Parts: sequence; C-alpha cells; structure tokens
Amino acid sequence: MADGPVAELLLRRLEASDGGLDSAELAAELGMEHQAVVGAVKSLQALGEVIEAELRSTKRWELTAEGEEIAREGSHEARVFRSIPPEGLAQSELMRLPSGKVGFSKAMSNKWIRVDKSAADGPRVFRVVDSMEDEVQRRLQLVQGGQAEKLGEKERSELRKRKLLAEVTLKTYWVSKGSAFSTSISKQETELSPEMISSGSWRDRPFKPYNFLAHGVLPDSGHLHPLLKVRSQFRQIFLEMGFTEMPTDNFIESSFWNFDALFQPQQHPARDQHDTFFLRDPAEALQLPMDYVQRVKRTHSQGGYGSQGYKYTWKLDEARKNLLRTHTTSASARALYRLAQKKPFTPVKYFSIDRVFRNETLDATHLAEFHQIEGVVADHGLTLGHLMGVLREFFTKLGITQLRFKPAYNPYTEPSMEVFSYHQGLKKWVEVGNSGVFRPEMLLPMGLPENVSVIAWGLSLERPTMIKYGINNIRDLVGHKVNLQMVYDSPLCRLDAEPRPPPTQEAA
Ligand code: FB9
Repeated sequence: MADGPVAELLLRRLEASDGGLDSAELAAELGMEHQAVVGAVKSLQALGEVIEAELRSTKRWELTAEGEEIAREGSHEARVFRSIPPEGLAQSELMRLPSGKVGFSKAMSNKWIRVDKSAADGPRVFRVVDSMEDEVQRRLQLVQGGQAEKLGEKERSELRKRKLLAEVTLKTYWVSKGSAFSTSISKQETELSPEMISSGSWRDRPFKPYNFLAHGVLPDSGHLHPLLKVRSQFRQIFLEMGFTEMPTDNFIESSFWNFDALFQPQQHPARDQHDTFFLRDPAEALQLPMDYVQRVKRTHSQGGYGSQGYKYTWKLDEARKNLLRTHTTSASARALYRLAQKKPFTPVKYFSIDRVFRNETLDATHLAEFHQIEGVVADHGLTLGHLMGVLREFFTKLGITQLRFKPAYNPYTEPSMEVFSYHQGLKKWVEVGNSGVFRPEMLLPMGLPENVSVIAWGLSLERPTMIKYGINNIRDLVGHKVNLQMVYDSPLCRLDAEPRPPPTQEAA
C-alpha cells in the first residue's frame, strides 16, 4: 500500500487519540505535507470501514510570499529605519533601497523618521526615535507559528490589505475510527481465486468490500450527434403518420428545380448571389425535361391554368444555373413531377430531412447551412383546413399542442401560413415553421390533375434540437467548435418531453 508508513502512523495516532484527529494538525505534528496525510486517509478509506473520514473545510490565515519574506527579513519600514545612520541618509539614496519606497512612507506614518527638505545636498532622512518595534514582522511570525488568533481583526485586516496575509480555506479530514478499525492494515484481497476456494484460505483473508455503486466503464461506442438523434425522431413521427421519405441525395440543384419549377420568378431576390450559392463548375444543368420546361416557361412568362403568370421574358440559361439547394422543396418538386407522370394519380404523403444552403448573414442561430424538414401531402381537394389539421397532428407528436397560424407569403404556395407554438420554457410564442398550399402554376405544368391540391410545410432541424438540448449558440451544436463531450453526454432527448435545462458550467 503506497503510503503505508503514513497510514500506519495515522492509525497509531488515531488509536492514541480520543475521538479522532484532524489531518492538517497531524501533518503539522508529523512535519509532513498535508497532501501526504490526505493520500493515506484516501487509501485507508478505500479499505472499507477501517476509518471514518469527514471532509471539513477550515479557514485559516496564511502568509503570502511577501509575508513570508517579511517574517524572515523584517518589514520594509523596519529595514528602512535600520538603514538610516545617525547622520541621516539622502532621501534619493534611501529610495533606491529595495524596501525604500514602501518602507519610507510606512516609517514616516509610524513617525519613526523625518525628512529635512532643506538639507544642503537635497532632502535628507533622519531617525526620530532611537529604536522601534517591528510589529508587522512580529505579527506575521505569530501567524507563522499558528497563533493567528492572537491578532485582532484590525491587525489582521491591515496585514491582509498589505497583501502580507491571506485567508485560505483548507479542506481537511476529521478522521475517526471506523467499524473495522485496526492499527494493522493487511492488504485486502480483491479477487476470489480458485486456489483460495480450493485451499479454503479465503476464510481468513480480508476481502476489499464490493462497491456495487461503482459506475461501470462506459463501453467505447460511436455517438450519434444530437442533430441526428432528433432527425431520427422526426423520421419516426413521419413514418408513424404514413409518410414516405423523398430522395434528397443531391446538394447541388439546378435553378430550374430549386426555383422555376416552384413558380418562383427569375428576378426574385432569393435568386441572386446574396441569398444563394451558385456554382462556377459545373455552372449549368444540362439534363432538364424540356417538354415540362416549356410549360414552366409559358406559365412564368404568359401564365395559363387560369393564372396571368409574371409577364416577363423567362430565360432557359437562368434556369440552367447550378446552385447549392436553398430548400428541400426542390426535392418535393422533383417528387411531385415524378408523381404526375404516373397515371392514374394516387394520393401520397412525402417527407424529407436534409441539408440546405443559404448565403445568409451568420449569427448565433444561423449558419450558411441547416437541415430542412419538409412534409408534403398530395390528394384530391385538399384545403387549408387539411393543412392545419395535419400540422396539428405533426406538432402534437412533437409535444407541441398550442399552435397559432399567421398568414405568410411564399412564391410557391398560396395561401401560406407561418406556424407558431407557445413555448412553456421560453414563456413566448416561437415560430416553429412555415407552410402553404402549392400554387396551381407549380402543379399543373407538372401534369397533376386539376382537382389535386398539395399542402406542405417546413421547419428546421437545428432549432428544435437547440431548444431540446438547451443550446443557445448554433456553433455549440454544429461545426468545428462543437465540444465532442457534449455529443458523448447528450442523452436521447425525447422531442415530446419537457426540454432539458441548459448544461450548467460544471456539468458541462
Ligand atoms: O424551424 C423553425 N422553428 C422551430 C421549429 C421547431 C421547434 O421545436 C421546438 C421544440 C419545440 C422550434 C423552432 N423555423 C423554421 C422557424 C424559425 O426558426 C425561422 O426563424 C428560421 N427558419 C429557417 C429558415 O430560415 C431562413 C426555420 C427554417 C425554415 C423555414 C421555413 C421552411 C423550412 C425551414 C419552410 C417551408 C415550406 C413552406 C411551404 C411549403 C413547403 C415548405
């Protein structure tokens, strides 16, 4: 047992003590580092009930390094006094002494010395008294001798103000005999070996008590990032609601599917560099379904299907421009177009959860990319009421019941609604998504039947994840600054359960 001798010493002292002993006092008596005694206490504690050790924090006064030096060499003012010969000393010279500056003013205020400013070759310092008591040194030595209590509060605070004394909190152990106390400590067995059993020697061997509360070693395993944990819960919700996942395995999209197919006009502000990342190479999409493209072109430029369109010159080159998709609604457009090619029309429920990219100003909750969650339902005669209904069902599964719908605008849905929920924890209405009924100018050119309408909604994955895990800055959730420990320790947060309180500093 490493610190055997200290442990044995401690046990013998305990045997001799009445009732117990303080680890710091024992260290002082044994003239050893307190840490050594603490080590022995800890190893004796590990042996089970040999000793009881109660952690106490005692405040005590300790000299600072300067305090130590003064206790040894005397106070600055005393040194100044001692350095003045009967014929006095030039003030300039005195000030050059190591304790000059500090000592001079203290010695002056103690009226031990005086300055003759009119002296011939400049101010000269003289003693006023023949001798003086270096009270400061005496008091510091008292403390050094463990008799700090002999000093009055005023004296103590004066020394503390001069940064010669400091109050330190010492964590000490009050050690007392345990139920299995003995002065001889024999090494305790930690394994029950076949020999012990066959020889029966286990009967008289002391065994280390099993600590059934000991935490097992966490098996080394992979860790799902919180975003992916929440993504799988959203997936679960959609699958439970009978939705099918849309393919979204293409971060690069053509302006056609990302904008034009959604009846978003080519001069729409979202289509310029400030909001969208366009590609230099491959700059253009070559494969576009040209018959459908013609119908989209006519709808944008002249209208049709009862719409007057946007009355502008629609350019194919603009539609060919490749970009990083700004929403997964482009995947919805592709899916709805594929659906329209299948006759007769069959109602569908689609969802997607994947990365989208926006050239937006970065702030605590916005990065240049996030994960969009989108739900799409296509069927005959769907209305805004159906959309509100499916939104209620969806958010209820998220544990969000109090919903409000606020009219909004999207180029590809009319009517459109922003969805708000009252957030108990944040005590305010939070925007939890956007939604709408896809415009006929989007659906009919695809070839979908007249009486088929498509309702859809979208939200982000990052926002609910940040709220669930109590994360305020998106950089603590995503990116190179993420502290992996947060990922390792992030429990599976049930979306429909109360959000976790934000990790406090020490927990973190
Ligand atoms: O996620 C968002 N908010 C949100 C969602 C869930 C949530 O859960 C909590 C656990 C309780 C909390 C908050 N928003 C959408 C709302 C805001 O955060 C918004 O400021 C930011 N939005 C992103 C876009 O930012 C430019 C979130 C993202 C968003 C917005 C709209 C859509 C998708 C994502 C859409 C759509 C759409 C509309 C009609 C048809 C098809 C798709």
